[in-house]
Amino acid sequence: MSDCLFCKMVAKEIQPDIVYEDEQILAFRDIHPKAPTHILVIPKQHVATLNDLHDKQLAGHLLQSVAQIADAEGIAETGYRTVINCNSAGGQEVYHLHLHLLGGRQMSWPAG
Ligand code: DGP
Repeated sequence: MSDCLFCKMVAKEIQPDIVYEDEQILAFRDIHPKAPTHILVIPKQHVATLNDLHDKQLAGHLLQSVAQIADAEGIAETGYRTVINCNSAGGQEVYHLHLHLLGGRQMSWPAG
């Protein structure tokens, strides 16, 4: 989508701090980190929200990639949190599906 911020990153029109990339996904550091490690993992194809994710292979790949990136970032053993905000009540601001990977500090519960 031409007006989608994250699609522009996939197209390299905007260049985020990329930590991982393959044919299906892109992972980059969040511009407003909420933890010492805060990475966004996105599908390269435009999927607006989790409600629109119907490709099971892609869903699995996104989740496995979060775990692999957490390992590469050195936070897999101590622990981390993965968040998907969906639609307005879920706190979603960018309507291109993204998995937040947060780590490097103790998380609290419940999330706000
Ligand atoms: P959400 O509220 O779940 O839609 O999270 C959107 C996230 O996207 C938020 O944590 C900040 C991040 N973000 C917004 N604009 C940019 C940007 O231009 N670059 C980067 N790296 N992250 C961005």
